[in-house]
Amino acid sequence: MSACIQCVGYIYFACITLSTAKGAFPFYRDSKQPGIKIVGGRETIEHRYPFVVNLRINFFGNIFHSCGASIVNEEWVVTAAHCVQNNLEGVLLEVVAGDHNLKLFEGTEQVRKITQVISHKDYNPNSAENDIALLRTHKAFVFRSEVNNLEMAPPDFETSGDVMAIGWGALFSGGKPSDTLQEVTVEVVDDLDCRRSYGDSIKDSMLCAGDKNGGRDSCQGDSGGPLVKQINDTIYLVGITSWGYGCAEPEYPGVYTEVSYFYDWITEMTQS
Ligand SMILES: [Ca+2]
Repeated sequence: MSACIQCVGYIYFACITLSTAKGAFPFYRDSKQPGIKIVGGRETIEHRYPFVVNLRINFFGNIFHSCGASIVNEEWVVTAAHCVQNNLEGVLLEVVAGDHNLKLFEGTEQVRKITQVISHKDYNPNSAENDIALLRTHKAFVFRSEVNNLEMAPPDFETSGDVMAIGWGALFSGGKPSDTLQEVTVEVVDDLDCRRSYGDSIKDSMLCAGDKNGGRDSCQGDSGGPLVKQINDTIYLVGITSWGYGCAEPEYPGVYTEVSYFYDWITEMTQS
């Protein structure tokens, strides 16, 4: 019986993979895509980033890591719209806060079902524009040292220099998700430079970051997760991992949804 359920789970997963893989562009970074995770990074110190949550599909007890997300407040997390574009997934989605090793129960995890999915109304799956969604949990998180929120970058926030991508995505292109949370430092690439690589696909509401020489990047399975900038003692969410050509390729930075463009929308939607 359990074998059957597992079988159905794999079929479901395969269907999802097929249904999303047919749109090759814009090369989303959720774990349904063949590809990778954080590349050229390192394991984070446990619970150093208490705002990072993992988004998973619980298909009758079969767990699949899907994406990352970040805690906005006790009841809401923010992720990429492409992580939740399938309605069925909304029903099966869970978020886990306070996690570090996905394969171990560490006693700090807070698992929540999702009761409401708000994808941006102008999200365009073909262009990855407005690739942002808010998820409401069935029960508030209990904030403590391992579980907390972070600041959203406000509308006038100018992101430059080094930023950090965090996630459980693949460690190399084509690899499986990582068991432990990883971080990688990348550099912001301005829109003009980024358009030299990707052309008009780069909209003002996207933020590019990478390593000119390649070798450091977010990757498949990191989608929806945070790109952050620390200023003094405050960590700001500046980007949401969205897409990119390959992972850690020279001249092809990662592309992130630029949070400052959506600050007002996030604030409005999460106040109810
Ligand atoms: Ca764990």
